[in-house]
Amino acid sequence: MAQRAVKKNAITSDGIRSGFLSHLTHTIGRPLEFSSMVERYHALSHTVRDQLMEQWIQAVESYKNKNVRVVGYLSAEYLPGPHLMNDLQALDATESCREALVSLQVDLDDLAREEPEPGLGNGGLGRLAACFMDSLATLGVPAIGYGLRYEFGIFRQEIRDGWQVERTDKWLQFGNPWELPIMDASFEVGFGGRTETYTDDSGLVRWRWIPGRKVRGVPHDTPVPGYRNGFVNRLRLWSAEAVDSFDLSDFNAGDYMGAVRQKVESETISKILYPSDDNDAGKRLRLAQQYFFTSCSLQDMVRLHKLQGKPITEFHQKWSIQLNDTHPSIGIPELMRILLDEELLGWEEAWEITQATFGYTNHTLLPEALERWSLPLFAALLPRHLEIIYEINERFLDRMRNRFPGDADRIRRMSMIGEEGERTVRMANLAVVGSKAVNGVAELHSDLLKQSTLRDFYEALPDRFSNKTNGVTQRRWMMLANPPLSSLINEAIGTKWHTDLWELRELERFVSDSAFLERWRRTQEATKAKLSQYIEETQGIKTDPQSIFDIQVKRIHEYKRQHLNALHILSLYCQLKGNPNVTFTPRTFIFGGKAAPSYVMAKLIIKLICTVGDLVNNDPDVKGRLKVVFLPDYNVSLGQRIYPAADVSEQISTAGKEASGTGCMKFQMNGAVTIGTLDGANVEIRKEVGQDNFFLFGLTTQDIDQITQKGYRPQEFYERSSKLREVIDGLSEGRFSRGDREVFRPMLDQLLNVDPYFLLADFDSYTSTQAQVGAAYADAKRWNRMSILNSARSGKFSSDRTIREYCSDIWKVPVPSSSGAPKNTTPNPQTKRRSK
Ligand code: 26W
Repeated sequence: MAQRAVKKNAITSDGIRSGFLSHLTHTIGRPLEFSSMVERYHALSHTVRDQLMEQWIQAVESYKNKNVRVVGYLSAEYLPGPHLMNDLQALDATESCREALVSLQVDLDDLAREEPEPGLGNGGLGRLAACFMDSLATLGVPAIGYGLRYEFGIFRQEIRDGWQVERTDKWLQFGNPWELPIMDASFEVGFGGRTETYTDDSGLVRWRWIPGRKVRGVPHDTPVPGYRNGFVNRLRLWSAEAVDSFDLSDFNAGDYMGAVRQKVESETISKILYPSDDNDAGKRLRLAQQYFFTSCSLQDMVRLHKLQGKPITEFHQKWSIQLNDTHPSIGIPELMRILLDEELLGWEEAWEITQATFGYTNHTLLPEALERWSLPLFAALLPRHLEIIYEINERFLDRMRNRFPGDADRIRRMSMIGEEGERTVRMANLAVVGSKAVNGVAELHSDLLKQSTLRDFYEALPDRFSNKTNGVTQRRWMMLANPPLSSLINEAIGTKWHTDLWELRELERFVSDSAFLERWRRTQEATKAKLSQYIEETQGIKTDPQSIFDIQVKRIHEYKRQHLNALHILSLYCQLKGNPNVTFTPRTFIFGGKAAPSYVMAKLIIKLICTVGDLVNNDPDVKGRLKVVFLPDYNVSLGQRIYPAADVSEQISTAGKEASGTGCMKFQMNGAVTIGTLDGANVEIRKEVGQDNFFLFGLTTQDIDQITQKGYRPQEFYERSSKLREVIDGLSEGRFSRGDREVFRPMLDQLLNVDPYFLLADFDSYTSTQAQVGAAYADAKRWNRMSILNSARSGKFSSDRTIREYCSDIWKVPVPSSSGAPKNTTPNPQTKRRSK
């Protein structure tokens, strides 16, 4: 790996000061005294970016000349978060930068606040891609993250009278200093049209696609620095432009709209991110987006491959391409098209290369999230690809018919073409058949994939399946987000954990060191006070840092059960109203998360949370012992404020629904204690921290299967639980909503009659476990011990560990070894531990 000796602290404050002043003059064209905050932010960003350019160019050279395999990560979403402070930290230049600016009476934090967040993703999947890019660079693995440069990212969320309102995210209005448009690497991408056959000069029948229209893809590269290793990878995001941006003949004919029609239509492709999370919109533009960036990316990898003078037949030896869910899985027939129609390879050879190149990661079991494209739509937009999919499908099903003779149902289930109702193209089936490796993102999820969603494929192709439990980067989610705790940890155990999170185990030596416990508690409390201040400044709500900060931040979805959390709060409220003098550990419930604009029930959940907040925050009987806050516009930057300030991490999804979850890991490593179900990564967090340091509740996947078999009657749970009845009745009588009996009717009806996510069944278990949380928190010594142990045992959940597993098991690229899991933790059956 290109581990070049980096001149320690090469970046001096003098260097930064002169770079900053020169960019103000030469790039921005303003003297310091007349420059605005956003202009100063741009000047500094260019200065920091300059520091990365050298290493960026070297990194490319390293891919080029050394015979290293490169990872191509294809993702329709990336949530990198703000770059400035992260890149300064990676360059170990934060303090010298702060110093340089202070000498000019400029505050670094003021400038950092000017950075618009690139919200090019919805939630977990997009943020995971960003954590992976950080770990790939820090491990020195050559990689390119390919995606879409949406002009408008995820909407900005405002809350009006308790209701979500979406605002356009104009993140590019002042330009983006962190990206460089790459002029000589743009590609044309075709759409529509027709296909035809022709006989080539060796008499072979060949296919040709004549697209109906073409769009140009222009790459914009953003540097992704490794942590203090002098290594820089890139994020290459494609934006769509017209091949011919202005039609002079139309203009001369006075048809001004005609003159720019192609431009407008083309640019629409990378105009905006689809804000749906876990729900397939199935829209034509979305398929066009997916094909556009995937085709540009594959054409780019083939170009880079040829630049090396290597034969196309060795493409799979040079590139390992990972499909971040099925969104880029059109890449499989696209690589086949390139190898067959442009490189003129034979089918078998092309197929072998294609399969050996791709890996596919599944991120959800929700049936409504699995992409199935209407066949007529697919045929109209991508006629050549449909032909290739038919061929792939036929050849595969032939093999399956031999393997499972007479099992027509299995063949029908495994087909890439869905025949029931409207004919569809099943992208998950294509992704599995076209990849050498398929993985889930947590042990339970990977098992459920094998037992249900992809069962037929697991039975036919067991060796392809593996698990790669998610992880998050401690560089952003601890060091950048929580400097006070990070420096306390540095002091106690050194800094090796920055690039090897297993080292946090060393913290266990301090669990009975009362001085350290006290410092740990005071550090957490100071961080809570900071969030408290932010909440008061932005929401005008007073919160008590001494109270339990109980936090649930994630996309709003019924399976994540934010409304179960709200029902529990109402039951606490009823308790307090019923007996104001009850001993009660004060609690502050903090929520954050966006609802997909078309997801009505999710928006009603936000309204419920805000309504409960209005009620309890202003009820004198509660005397401030209960506070509820919904923080608007939850994103990476807000996450960096919230994760370090939590005592309790809410991970309460219905068992079997949350593929993994990654917020749970960010809370844990910052010392929060989880209340959760046996779902997704919660199972592994509980295994790592020990059952005494985790508040478990609720039905397991097995329980739910049994109840479902027997037939689930939520009404019974309502009748059986007085607490639940009090809350449900209160809601339906409008007692908690200023007498409005109708606003939550749809939710109550659904809960009492269907309750697809078993809220009523888990209510009593949840509320009683929450009571245990309150009791545990009252014992500060015990709580601090639990908090330290949660952080100390979070080593597994670094994205460095996850990326190491992808590199060794799927991508076959060498990575530097880590100290690995301490001997007494639960070994990950998937990966063979590396000896020291
Ligand atoms: C087609 C619309 C659509 C858009 C996004 C469907 C599905 C998605 C994503 C797969 C949803 C997502 O973000 N899934 C989350 O992925 C995380 C990273 O692996 C997991 O930790 C979460 O459990 C999972 O919900």
